[in-house]
Amino acid sequence: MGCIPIRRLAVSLLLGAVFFGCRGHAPTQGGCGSDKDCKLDRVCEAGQCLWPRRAAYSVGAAFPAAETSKQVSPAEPPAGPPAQGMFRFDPFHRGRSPFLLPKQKPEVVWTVETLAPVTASPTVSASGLVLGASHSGKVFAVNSEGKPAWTFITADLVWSTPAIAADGTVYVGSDDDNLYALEGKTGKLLWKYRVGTCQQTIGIGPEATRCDVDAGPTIGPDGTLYTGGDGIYAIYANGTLRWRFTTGGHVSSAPALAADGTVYAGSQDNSIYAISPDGKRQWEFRARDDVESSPAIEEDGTVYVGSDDNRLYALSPQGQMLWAFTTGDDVRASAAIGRDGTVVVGSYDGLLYAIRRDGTLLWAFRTGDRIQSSALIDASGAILVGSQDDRLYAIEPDGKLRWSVELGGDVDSSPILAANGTIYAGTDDGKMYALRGK
Ligand SMILES: [Ca+2]
Ligand SMILES: [Ca+2]
Ligand SMILES: [Ca+2]
Repeated sequence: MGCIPIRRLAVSLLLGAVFFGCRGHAPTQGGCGSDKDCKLDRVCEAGQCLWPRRAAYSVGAAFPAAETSKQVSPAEPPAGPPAQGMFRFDPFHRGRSPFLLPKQKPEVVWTVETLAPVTASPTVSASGLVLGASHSGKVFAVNSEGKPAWTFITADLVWSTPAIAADGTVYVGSDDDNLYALEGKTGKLLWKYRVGTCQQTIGIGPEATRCDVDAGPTIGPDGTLYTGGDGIYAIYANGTLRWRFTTGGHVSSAPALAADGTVYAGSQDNSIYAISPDGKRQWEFRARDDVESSPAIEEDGTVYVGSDDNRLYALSPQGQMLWAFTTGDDVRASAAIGRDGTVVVGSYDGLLYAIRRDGTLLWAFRTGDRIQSSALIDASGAILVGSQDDRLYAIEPDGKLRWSVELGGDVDSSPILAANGTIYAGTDDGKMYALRGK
């Protein structure tokens, strides 16, 4: 694949992401002369092994609407959610930022104190508001200088990353078992949807946590929200249920959405599920332990997902295992997928791994403690990731350290990067940090 297919490109533009262009995807990796050179059911297209394309997304206006965005001039931002408005930045969860990380070690320019761990990842709205959430139950918006805009309090811990829709509405889940829709400018409650029918909604214990809304949510191109609880949920933007998919365990991580509308999600029942746009099971892949990592989907449809069985799996869109890469401990972070196809993921063994498309190790970078944070890949291929050694690391594309900054606690949230190079990250010391550097 020399270039991203135009349909995908249109989708990228619709989502407000940058033009990824024709860089990356070296023809040597997965290169082919004919279909026979490709593993499994893949076909050879322009020298690259690709999964056969399935029918375009057929529910609602969704992806077909993206075709119209081809007429939008690149100078005018297309209507769509902000570029980093949800966990892993878009429904594919590739973790790619269109911006550049600072070359030099950044300084902390402000913090927001929430008095409880911040494991939710920050997001940035189209108007520049920075959103965060914490185990205090608080969801908050501050401006780019850290001045409070609004606060909304839920009844229990918030792990969920606030997601921002094209119209500015903010969606966030809580351990009080509700998915909330808040007005983006004011934080005013628009609606809430209770996920599941758990007898006990707050506190600790199996019944209290089974219906927690920790996952994402992920916003589809048609505005549908995908989240988890005691199963996998698709909820319309007006707060009514589109479908619910039953799993054998709690779903704690954000579902990912492929270009054809397939929903991928992991569960604490050890499985990864592929679900069609109408909520029907396509397939189920069994790992050997809980799946708490949120799936990431490459341009060719390959799904990368980690498990507490210490492995990162590469699965085909048909649910076949392409490879499994074994680390020394749980893989709870979500994989980031570089523009050249390199997969970057951290493990509880403290290492950040860069893995080639074929499942072989490119390099590993050692941090001082477990990695829960999902890595960001900047426009040049440099990587940003947090560790439970309380540091935030910037790593060069070749695996060498660029800089690291010590913060006040475990950095389990997934840091994000604003257009001006400001980094936002949450930590277990109760703070959200803004860092700036040159
Ligand atoms: Ca709960
Ligand atoms: Ca394990
Ligand atoms: Ca620590």
